[in-house]
Amino acid sequence: MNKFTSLIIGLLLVFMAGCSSNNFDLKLTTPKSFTPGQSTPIQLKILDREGKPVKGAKVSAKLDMQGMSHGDTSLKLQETGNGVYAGKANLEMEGDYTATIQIDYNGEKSLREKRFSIVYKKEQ
Ligand SMILES: [Cu+2]
Repeated sequence: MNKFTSLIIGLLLVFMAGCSSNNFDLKLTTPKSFTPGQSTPIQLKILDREGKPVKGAKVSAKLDMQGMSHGDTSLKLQETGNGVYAGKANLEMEGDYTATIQIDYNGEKSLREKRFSIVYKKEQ
């Protein structure tokens, strides 16, 4: 390994360490389809940077569609255990959503974004 390569790798390690500090690993789970007028379950799994479930956080989410307004789309997620937080969304239309997730953990707030897509449930 030459000097340049080891310098790059060194910088990369510093950058990665800086990035992962005070960060969460989020996994958003949403159904593939929904029925308008019925609430849609949304689940978020939060792990800390060591991969342990985050307990006792206050979690809320706001759902947005690009270039559209759908009124108040914020919801609270309740902790169900093991780092999982669940809530119900009232979606009006199918399409691509951006969930802005606010996590309040031990007084430290962080904002994160997750995207998902959903379609109307087809009649059987
Ligand atoms: Cu829309």
